[in-house]
Amino acid sequence: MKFSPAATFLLTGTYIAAAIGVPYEATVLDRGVNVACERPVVLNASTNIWKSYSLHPDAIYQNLLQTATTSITDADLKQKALKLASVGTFVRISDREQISRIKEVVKDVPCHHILGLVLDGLPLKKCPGTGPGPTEDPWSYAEEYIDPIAATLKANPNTAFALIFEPDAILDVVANGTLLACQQLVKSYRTNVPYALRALNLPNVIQYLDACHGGCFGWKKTQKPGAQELINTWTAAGKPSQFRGVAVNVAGYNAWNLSPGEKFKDEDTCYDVYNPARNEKRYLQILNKTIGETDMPFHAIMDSSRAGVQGIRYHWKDYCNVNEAGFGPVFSNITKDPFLDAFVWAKWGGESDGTNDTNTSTYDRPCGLPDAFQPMPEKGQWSQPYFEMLLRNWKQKWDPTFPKQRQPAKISPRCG
Ligand SMILES: *[C@@H]1O[C@H](CO)[C@@H](O)[C@H](O)[C@H]1NC(C)=O
Ligand SMILES: *[C@@H]1O[C@H](CO)[C@@H](O)[C@H](O)[C@H]1NC(C)=O
Ligand SMILES: *[C@@H]1O[C@H](CO)[C@@H](O)[C@H](O)[C@H]1NC(C)=O
Ligand SMILES: *[C@@H]1O[C@H](CO)[C@@H](O)[C@H](O)[C@H]1NC(C)=O
Ligand SMILES: *[C@@H]1O[C@H](CO)[C@@H](O)[C@H](O)[C@H]1NC(C)=O
Ligand SMILES: CC(=O)N[C@H]1CO[C@H](CO)[C@@H](O)[C@@H]1O
Repeated sequence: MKFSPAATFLLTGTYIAAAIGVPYEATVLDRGVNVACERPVVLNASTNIWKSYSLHPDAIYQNLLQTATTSITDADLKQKALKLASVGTFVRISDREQISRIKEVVKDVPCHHILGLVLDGLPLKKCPGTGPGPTEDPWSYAEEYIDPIAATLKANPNTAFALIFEPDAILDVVANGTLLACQQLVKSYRTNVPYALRALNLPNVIQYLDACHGGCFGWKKTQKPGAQELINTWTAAGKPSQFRGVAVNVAGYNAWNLSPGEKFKDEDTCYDVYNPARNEKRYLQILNKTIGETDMPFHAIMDSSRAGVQGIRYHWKDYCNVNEAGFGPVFSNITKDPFLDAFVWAKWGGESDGTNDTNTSTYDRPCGLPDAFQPMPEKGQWSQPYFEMLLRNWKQKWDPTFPKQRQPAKISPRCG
C-alpha cells in the first residue's frame, strides 16, 4: 500500500520519522492504521461474533510463513504460499514460557479482527498409564498460567480475544478417569479448567471449550460421558457469560462433512455403527443430543487447518504429522450449519506435532508410525518439507460447505 507523507502524518503520527527521511515501511504504516478499537470491546456470546470479527493473522506465524515461502524453489508452489500471507490463525500458548507470545501478537490487531489463543498449559496433559501416578500438580496452573494470561487480556480491553481451552485434555479424563494412575489428571482437569473459564470470563473474550473430535466421543459408549464432562466443566465454572460452546478437531485431521464418513484400516463396512461421528458435522449433532437437553450454550468452531485431505490415516488415533495431509479451508464465517460458527486455523501448519527421534524430549511413538511423515524435528519446530506438502495438497477452491455434496450427513448407520 502506498501512502503520501501527509497521510502518514494523519494516520500514524510518525511525522518525525518521515521528516528526517526514514523510509516508509508498509508494516509500520499498517500497524499505525490498524490500531485496536477506540473503546473497550464487549463481545456478545449469544451472537456469532465471527460475523463481525475476522480471525487475526498473527505475526509469529506470518514470519514463519515469510521465511518458508522464501525458501521454496518451485515457482508455482511459491505463488500458492503467497496466498497464505493474510491467513488468520490461533496462537498456541503451550506452557508458562509462551505466555509472552500474547504481548508479541496483540500489538497489531485492528479493531475488526479477533486474536485467537489456544490455551494448552495444563501441568498434567497425559495419563502416565501405569504406576500410582502423581498425587498433585507439579506447579500451579491458576497462579502461574491463567492469572498472568488474565492480566494480559485485561490490560488489552480494546482488543477482542477468542479462546480455545485445553485441546484434547478431556479425552483422558473421560476415557481413563477410573484408572488409578489418572486420578490426579482427572482432579487437575476438573479444578483447573473451570478456574480458567471463570478467570477469563472477560467482556473482550469469547470462550470455546475443547471437545476433542469425533474419534473421541463419537463412540456409542463415550457419547454421553464425553458430553456430560463438557456440561460439568461449564457448570463448575459457574456458567460464564462469555462461554459460546466448543472447539473441535484442534490440530486434527478430520473431515468436516465428508460423506460417507472417513474409514480406517481393518474396519468393515459397518464401521459407523460403532462410531457414527465420521465427520465433525455429525459429531456436533451427536454432542447436541446430550448437551441440547441442557441450557449450556452449544455453538462451535472447527480447526480446518490440516483438514484438506482424508483417507490418509491407518487408524483414527494416528495424530502425528500425518503424511499426505493438506491445508484445509481458511477462516470462514459461512458454514451452513446450525452449530458451527466458523472454520478457523488453530494449528500452525508446518509446525511439528512431535518426532520419532528417541533421543529427544518430544519423542512420541505415533510420530514413527508408517502413516507419519518422517523425519520430523521436535514438537513445535518448523518442518519445511511438511509445510510444502501441506501446501501442495491444499485445494484452494475447496468450499467448506460442499455445495455439491452427494448426500447430507446422516447419523443413521449405513448397514445392519
Ligand atoms: C446479545 O445478543 C442477543 C441475541 O441477538 C440479544 O438478544 C441481546 O440483547 C444481546 N445482549 C446485549 C447485552 O447486547
Ligand atoms: C463473513 O463472511 C462474509 C462472506 O464471505 C464476508 O464478506 C465477511 O467479511 C465475513 N466477516 C468477517 C468478519 O470476516
Ligand atoms: C439439539 O438438541 C435439542 C435437544 O434434543 C433439540 O431440541 C435441537 O433441535 C437440537 N438442535 C439441532 C440444531 O439439531
Ligand atoms: C541417540 O543417541 C545415541 C547416543 O548419542 C546415538 O548412538 C544414537 O544414534 C541416537 N539415536 C538417534 C535416533 O538419533
Ligand atoms: C525416524 O524416522 C526415520 C525416517 O523414517 C528413520 O530413519 C529413523 O530410524 C526413525 N527413528 C527412530 C528413532 O525410530
Ligand atoms: C494411559 C491409558 O490407559 N490410556 C488409555 C486411555 O484410553 C484410551 C481409549 O480408551 C486408550 O487407548 C489408552 O490406552
